[in-house]
Amino acid sequence: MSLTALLALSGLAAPAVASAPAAAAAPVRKIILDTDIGGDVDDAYALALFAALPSVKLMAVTTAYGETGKRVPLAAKLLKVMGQPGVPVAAGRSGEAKVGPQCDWAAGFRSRSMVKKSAVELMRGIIKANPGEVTLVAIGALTNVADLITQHPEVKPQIKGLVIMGGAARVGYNNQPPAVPECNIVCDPAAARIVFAAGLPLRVAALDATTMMQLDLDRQKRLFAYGTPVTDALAALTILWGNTIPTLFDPVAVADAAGVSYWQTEPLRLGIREDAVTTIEPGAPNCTFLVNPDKEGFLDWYVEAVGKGTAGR
Ligand SMILES: [Ca+2]
Repeated sequence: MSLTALLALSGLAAPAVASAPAAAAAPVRKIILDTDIGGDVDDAYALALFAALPSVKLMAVTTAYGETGKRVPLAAKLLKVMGQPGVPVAAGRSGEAKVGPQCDWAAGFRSRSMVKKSAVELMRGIIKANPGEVTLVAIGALTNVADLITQHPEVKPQIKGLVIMGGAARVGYNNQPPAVPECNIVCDPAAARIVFAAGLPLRVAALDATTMMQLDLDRQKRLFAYGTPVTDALAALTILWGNTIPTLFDPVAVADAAGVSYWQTEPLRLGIREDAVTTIEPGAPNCTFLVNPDKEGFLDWYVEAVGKGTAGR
């Protein structure tokens, strides 16, 4: 007889057993991640975060922008490393832009999670099967999200919410005014306009809450010293990416969708100008905008959460 069973028979409960019902009762957040993984390295850091969020169920990963098909094996292999090999991965509408060298890490990788259906059809099917329960987190160009709500407007009321990394309201990449065209908006401004005008419950992690999230070398060493399969993968992908200091733009959006909050929010009405600059406009708010981030707190939380494989708080 196990110790747990003995304790149960005796009327005593081990702490792990006693805490189990509370953990089980926590609401599970269902998320679909739409990503341009294979470009900047922060998408890999964002996907890896799902291995550290026990209250989140990652329903699917869809790939956006350029060579979307080559991004699929990269996401699928990282999911396997994360111990989530069954999460389906589908490619979105493809374009000309090339992927970066991170995709070499997954060249030739195949798994049954790499599904044939399109990103839009995968998203649509999951949302319809879980009406009102699925949050989309979009951390690349907004092509797939715009395609989904344009081609299947009937699913819009069934989407619980949308969290994006994109735009810049008051600062540029140097965290100083003025706002500049942000990459995810520049990659598909037409899609961004559709999404911002869609009336979805929208939360925006723009440069204003992300561009300062630089994972310095000391924190990289702390993260990679955990030596887990996930942190080893991130170390390899960071080297293949080819730069020194990743900026964790995209993990901010994932953390926010998971209910983690190292920032404040304000209601804003945002628009997209012809030159892809995000503008603050008068009128009723169309999004919840992340502001005043606690940089040090978030980066330390990220390192511990992903390193330990648990949300850590
Ligand atoms: Ca991205």
